[in-house]
Amino acid sequence: MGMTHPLHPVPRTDLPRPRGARPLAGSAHVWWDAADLAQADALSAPRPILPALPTDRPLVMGIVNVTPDSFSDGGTLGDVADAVARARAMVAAGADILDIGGESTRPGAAEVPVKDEIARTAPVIAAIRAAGVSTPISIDTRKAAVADAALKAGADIVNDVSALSWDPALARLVAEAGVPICLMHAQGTPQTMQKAPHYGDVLIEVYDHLARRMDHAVAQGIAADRLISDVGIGFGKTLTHNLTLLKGLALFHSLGAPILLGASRKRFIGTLSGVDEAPLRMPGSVAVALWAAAQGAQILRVHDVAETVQALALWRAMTLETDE
Ligand code: 9MG
Repeated sequence: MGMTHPLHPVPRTDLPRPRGARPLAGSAHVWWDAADLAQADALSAPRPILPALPTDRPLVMGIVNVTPDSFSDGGTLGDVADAVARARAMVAAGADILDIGGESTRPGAAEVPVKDEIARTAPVIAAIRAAGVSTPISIDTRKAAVADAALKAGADIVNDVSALSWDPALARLVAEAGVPICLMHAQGTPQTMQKAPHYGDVLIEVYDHLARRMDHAVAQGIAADRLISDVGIGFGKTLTHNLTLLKGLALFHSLGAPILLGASRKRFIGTLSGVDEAPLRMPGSVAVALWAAAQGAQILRVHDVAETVQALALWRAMTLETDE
């Protein structure tokens, strides 16, 4: 996957647009100068994810963690009701996708046994569907059995932070289900990733890694147009690595897949803003979401849905070309 000579488009949102400006990956808001006409069509065409989801604006993916708190191991009736209420609030606030996860991927987090992860996630997905919510759902898991239970309960997308490197059975499941899958870059696992992340050129190494994982997915029978790419902010990256990836994010359009970005409340936002408590990192998270939108990213994975949706509504109004 990926273009033989990746083209790094310079994303632009300024108006008016010059004649010949092309939409970046179908966006109504972000355009680019098509310097290389051979690659221009591939870089400009929309990248549909699911028929229900628009392709001409950034989508907001709301994070619904169903990891246990200090009182419960997750999966109780109260936990399910609480997760459904959080999901419904996110949909009311404008979430396009709900990302349900039962295993923390924070640095140092321990692995969760498959049966516990299924017990935390599948009942929540089933309950969201039973409540009449039709918003597309992604299951955040590295494991085939968890993804299988989630898809049977009503999920539509798989979000795999290991990019199909954790569970060899996941690729076949996704291929047979024909669902989209997000392949995220990580150096190491959540247990090890922040020990001493190291790269020669982080932009090129992450790009090459994602291109290889996409080739692997296709070799396992997953259709190329079912793939979503993700640079994996915070997964085996220092502050400088994260910033380099954010500055160069538009390069990843050359992989030929929609870009998902998850930066919400992550440590680098606290480091740069001097704010320690994760929920107080909301304004910085919104700033990064707007930056990613201006790079043409298609999916923004966030905790603060209402705030991000409001910021994007203003950004869209100011970047949409109108006739007047
Ligand atoms: C589960 N999870 C936590 N952070 C993430 C990120 O940045 N991207 C994706 N795809 N999933 C994430």
